[in-house]
Amino acid sequence: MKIYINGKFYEKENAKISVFDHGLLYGDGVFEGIRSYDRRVFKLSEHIDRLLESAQSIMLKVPLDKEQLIKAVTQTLKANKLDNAYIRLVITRGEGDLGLDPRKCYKGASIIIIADKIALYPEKLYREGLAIVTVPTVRNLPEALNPQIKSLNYLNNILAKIEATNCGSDEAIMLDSLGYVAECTGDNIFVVKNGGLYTPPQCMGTLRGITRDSILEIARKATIPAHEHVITRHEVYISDECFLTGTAAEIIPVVKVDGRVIGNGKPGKLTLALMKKFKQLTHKDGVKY
Ligand code: PXG
Repeated sequence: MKIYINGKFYEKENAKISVFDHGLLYGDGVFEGIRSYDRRVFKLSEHIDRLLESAQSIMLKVPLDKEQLIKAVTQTLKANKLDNAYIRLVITRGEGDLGLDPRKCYKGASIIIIADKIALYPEKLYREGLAIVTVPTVRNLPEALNPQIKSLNYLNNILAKIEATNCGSDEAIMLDSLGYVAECTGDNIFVVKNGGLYTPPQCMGTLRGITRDSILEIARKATIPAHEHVITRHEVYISDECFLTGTAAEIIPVVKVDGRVIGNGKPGKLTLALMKKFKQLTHKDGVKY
């Protein structure tokens, strides 16, 4: 495995950064999870745009521009001879001292790119669907740490994941501070009711997921009514179908929420159709390498 750090490639055992890096000391940095299919990087431009927006928001100066970042990603994929990959692009604040002042990180940001395989859930769960629960930890408030910033500080989501696994569940629904459904720990949520698709808007505690946007685009092209609308737990419980979207998980059906069986307890028809359409899209779109 060849790992990219600041323009050079290192073997896994030699791929190291300083213990004084503020990415480690404070979670001070940003990241993206990206996928490639058949030597094409899916929605790479969108991922880099979101990364640069996260960096802009936390005043992190990225030493490469968009074109250079795109090149660094495709170079890493080529160096690892991976046709299908999960790519983790991380930008840390860099090496500083033991105070949290980012101005002391004189050397500037570090760019790390890891390309590997990932299967988030076993194949069986894509066929049978997930059983998920709502957890007590609410999603970060946008006025505190906006969920649109994909920062290296993912404790909010990790706490929710721990709460879900503690009660034997595969995933967690996180609510926003008003009690509306926000998203899951690394995925967005959709419900289907009477043929229409609903997903929470990005304004409160919901990341504007790139897979989420792809599903909205696919639905609108197929004239399936698709709404970005606030959703309560009640609306999830009475939905006909439910599924999650994310780069790592792709599209995964949900068949049980907080003990309530969704629809007939099997992955829904529209969910399965969207999974198929999404797969087609991932194999035809993307930056070639
Ligand atoms: N919400 C959150 C909080 C996320 O972190 C998504 C939604 C989906 O967004 P995309 O753009 O990927 O459709 C994410 C995705 C994982 C993992 O292991 C996922 C993410 C980050 C880290 C790990 O599933 N981000």
